[in-house]
Amino acid sequence: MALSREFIGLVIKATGSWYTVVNRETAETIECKIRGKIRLKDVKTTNPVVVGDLVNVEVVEGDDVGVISKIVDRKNYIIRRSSNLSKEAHIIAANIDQVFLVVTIDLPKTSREFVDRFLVAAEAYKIPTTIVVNKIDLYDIDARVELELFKMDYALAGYEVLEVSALREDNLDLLGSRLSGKISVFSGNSGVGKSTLLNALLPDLDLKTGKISDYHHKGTHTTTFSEMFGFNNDGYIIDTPGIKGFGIVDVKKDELFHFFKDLFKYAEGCKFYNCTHTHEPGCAVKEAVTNEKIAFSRYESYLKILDDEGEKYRAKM
Ligand SMILES: Nc1nc2c(ncn2[C@@H]2O[C@H](COP(=O)(O)OP(=O)(O)OP(=O)(O)O)[C@@H](O)[C@H]2O)c(=O)[nH]1
Ligand SMILES: [Mg+2]
Ligand SMILES: [Zn+2]
Repeated sequence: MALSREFIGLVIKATGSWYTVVNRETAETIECKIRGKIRLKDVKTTNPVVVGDLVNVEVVEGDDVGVISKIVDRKNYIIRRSSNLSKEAHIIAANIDQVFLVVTIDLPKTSREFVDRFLVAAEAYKIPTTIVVNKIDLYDIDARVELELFKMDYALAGYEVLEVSALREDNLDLLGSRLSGKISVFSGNSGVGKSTLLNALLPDLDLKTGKISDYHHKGTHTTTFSEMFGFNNDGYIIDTPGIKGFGIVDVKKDELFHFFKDLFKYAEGCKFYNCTHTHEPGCAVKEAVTNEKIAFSRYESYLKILDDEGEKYRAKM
């Protein structure tokens, strides 16, 4: 069986068994399978090939499907474990320029700890992240107060927060203006409106979204695989399935604070070079928390992650 051709392509859709790969030189799209032996060097993941990967595709003469034979080394990725205790990791997307972490203050409420865990994973690869608070059309007075606190806390932490409504199309021009020329991934809990936002940003798109009738506004995992779409011929956006738990992968306990931008900024003032920012005297991080230079909820997330018995980096200390 003669190989008729071979090319490096971009994975734009990954279902777990089939992968859609585009050859960016010819704009040809081809469905591919993976050759059995592809293994990543370092990480054990449930998904060997992910959206955003550049892969080598081999096509046998006469076939209309390809075989992925190799993954080009990734520039970065967002990786998580589905729970703190699970051993296997899952990569959300690879080779990305920026992340939009979509959250909701209410209906459903995204937890601060989830946000902070996600931000740690993005910081580990220095992937710029913008927090998008969606569904602002639904917020009552309590939720609006909470939103103001949220914005203050994350401004202190060094993150931009965009308030949007996919439904009312509030601030979508602003969000859209950030997408040009970049590969962007939308991630977050199920039901926060990632697919609805993409549909609003790209009117030709018709992604499946959750039913309004969902009484408790809990996510129902409507999107089941990741997919990348062109944005105005000038960028790509990736819709991803909603995620619940966020177990951190490959961050050592004693380095965790490096990935909290706000804690890291103050840590150089600590008395002890190996300060863990928990019990030590002369800790500049704790002092900054007391003086409200670091949001208490960020520090609380740091302590919770440190304390997490299941976290892998504990064993590495
Ligand atoms: N009121 C209001 N509802 C919204 C908004 N954005 C999304 N929704 C609704 O929220 C529900 C969930 O939206 P989806 O876009 O399916 O959420 P998702 O984040 O893609 O969820 P998964 O695919 O499960 O991860 C749907 O009923 C949407 O209509 C918004 O800005 N305002
Ligand atoms: Mg979705
Ligand atoms: Zn300290």
